[in-house]
Amino acid sequence: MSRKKISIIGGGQIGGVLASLIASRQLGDAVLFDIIDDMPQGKALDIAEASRIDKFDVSLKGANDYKDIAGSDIVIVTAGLPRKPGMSRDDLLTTNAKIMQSVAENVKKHAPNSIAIIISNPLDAMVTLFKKITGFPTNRVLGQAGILDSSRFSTFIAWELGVSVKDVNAMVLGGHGDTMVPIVRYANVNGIPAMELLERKYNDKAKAAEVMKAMVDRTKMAGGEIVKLLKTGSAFYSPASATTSMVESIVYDEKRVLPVCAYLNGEFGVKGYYVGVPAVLGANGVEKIIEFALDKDEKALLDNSVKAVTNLVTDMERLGF
Ligand code: A3D
Repeated sequence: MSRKKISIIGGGQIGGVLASLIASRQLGDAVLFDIIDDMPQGKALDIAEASRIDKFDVSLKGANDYKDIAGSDIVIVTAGLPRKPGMSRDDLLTTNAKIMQSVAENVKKHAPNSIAIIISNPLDAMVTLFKKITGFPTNRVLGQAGILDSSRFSTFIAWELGVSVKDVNAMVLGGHGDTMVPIVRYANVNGIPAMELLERKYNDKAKAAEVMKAMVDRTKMAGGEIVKLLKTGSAFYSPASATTSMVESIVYDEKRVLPVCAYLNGEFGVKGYYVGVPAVLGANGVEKIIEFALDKDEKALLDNSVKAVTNLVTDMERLGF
């Protein structure tokens, strides 16, 4: 199997960590592109010089010219401003839509057969815009958000229950904003419902529900919690890890079921929008959306989140994108 070519557009905080993870896991040859002169070259060289130590053997290249992404199998877009304290993801809309416009035009021109994973915020709108400009089929345009949001939820559950996070499964659906929907009913520890474990821990149903609600709320605001601490930007290690797991599933055709921002064509009652749902990721990108029954409350929360996504997309269209 020849090595895949993976290009990362935006060599900032997330882009740099992503390049390092992709190289150290030998997922493919990586190109790190940025508009800042020399910076991506510097990061690529720095990562390459760790190859003897971490024992990886792939090529790394920094680039300021889109010609260098030609022939990419996978393109990951992290280009765009991150949040500062007090900002919502949606506050980034105008600035990042302009950036996404130029990125999408260039990816369409130089890497027309690639599978594109978008990370830039506001995520759901940026994926929509990228798809609109490139005209790529929907299986080849997706966004990263749900894996990170689900990992945050799982982490809080593991800490609360004092168990290994490796055994916690929890899923977050919907848009990548404050309306996202952590699905409590299916959160579990090796198959055992997390709610049951909480009720046993506190021997009090009301207290268990209160603790779960606090974890759900923390998950929804987890990005902002980090922005507040970092002060100059947003989370970057965990978004890079989340994206790496998507790349891995595509490169190795693993067909993992991962929550991703995918185009819906009637699934979950949504048509024509990008929303976070579980999907099978394989060599062809999004190979299948995994639909399952939501109860009345979950459905109402998802509908509310979808509404936030459709409002955001409408705002973007009003701005002329
Ligand atoms: P940052 O470290 O600022 O990196 C962004 C990079 O994009 C910078 O190096 C810029 O030079 C570069 N850039 C700007 N304009 C262009 C352009 N036209 N073409 C190519 N590159 C350009 O930010 P970051 O890496 O921390 O975050 C990147 C994006 O990801 C932001 O929009 C964040 O809001 C978003 N983000 C998403 C998640 C999700 O889970 C979806 C999580 C965290 C951050």
